[in-house]
Amino acid sequence: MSENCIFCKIVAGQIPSKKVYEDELVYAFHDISPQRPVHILVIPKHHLTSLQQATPADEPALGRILSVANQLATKAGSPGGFRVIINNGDIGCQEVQHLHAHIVGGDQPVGPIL
Ligand code: DGP
Repeated sequence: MSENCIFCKIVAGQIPSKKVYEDELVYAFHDISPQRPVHILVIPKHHLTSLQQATPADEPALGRILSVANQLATKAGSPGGFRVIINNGDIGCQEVQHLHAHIVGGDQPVGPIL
């Protein structure tokens, strides 16, 4: 756990969240400010700032984030597909400094991401 990290505090239960999934590696919860009808964040339970700091030791949690995405999106109401977005660093417009994958969907396609 990293001191003063809000997502570490969510994992620890020190800050409330609307949890949708948890296992030994990852924790998933609704985004506080949803941008689409389905907007879930999936995070590693251990502190990892971003993909800029990722090492092979992080691969189990990073793989789990991707492998649970479809079940989370489908259960949340986006069975026809979804996007996975991971913002990294200043150029990537990352706001919270604990890696998180945005799982977004639930309505009609809105076009290319870029
Ligand atoms: P990013 O720009 O990729 O770092 O996105 C950060 C996201 O985190 C943003 O969509 C809002 C969300 N968020 C920030 N603080 C909290 C919080 O305390 N609880 C929840 N559920 N989401 C949060």
